[in-house]
Amino acid sequence: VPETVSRYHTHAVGPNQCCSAVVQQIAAPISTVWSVVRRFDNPQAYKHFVKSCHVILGDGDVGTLREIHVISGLPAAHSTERLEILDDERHVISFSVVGGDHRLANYKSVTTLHSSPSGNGTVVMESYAVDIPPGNTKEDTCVFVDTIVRCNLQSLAQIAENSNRRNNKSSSA
Ligand code: A8S
Repeated sequence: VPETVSRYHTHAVGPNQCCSAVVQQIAAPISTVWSVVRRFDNPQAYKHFVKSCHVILGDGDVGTLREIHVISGLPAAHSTERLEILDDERHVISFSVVGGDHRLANYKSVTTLHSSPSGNGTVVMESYAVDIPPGNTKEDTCVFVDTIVRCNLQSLAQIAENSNRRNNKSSSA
């Protein structure tokens, strides 16, 4: 297990919290994937549930706050999120939820990128910890959040793979 995995994906969870992780393989170089993931001010580039995002404090360093609005049909309208880690060398980004009208209190996620052991692809690992909302079970909560995270990472894979294909075409033309 790489050092960054044990170091960043170990969450201290309280008795009323749950945690989980999603892994996604992407057929694009780590630099391509990182250029999308590192933009704390632009999560809507790959998170399809995000309708808009505004930075409300900070300039992209740790402590920057963003306010996201989500698409209709979800059990929430907005969320306030704080950048906790942005490490361009180790390819680590982390944010925590500090407000909003949703039920994911104390949500915190960490996303790390690793070069794929099998060639020039990328392995993305995203883990999270969150409070179990009153009236929900641990299982319900993990199913709900895992679904959102999996959607986000599949969309990230599509975007990175498409941009990689375009670049390969133009460089060989
Ligand atoms: C992320 C991860 C999650 C986002 C959740 C889990 C959220 O944006 C959505 C629905 C909710 O009910 C909660 O990386 C919240 O963004 C899509 C508004 C926080």
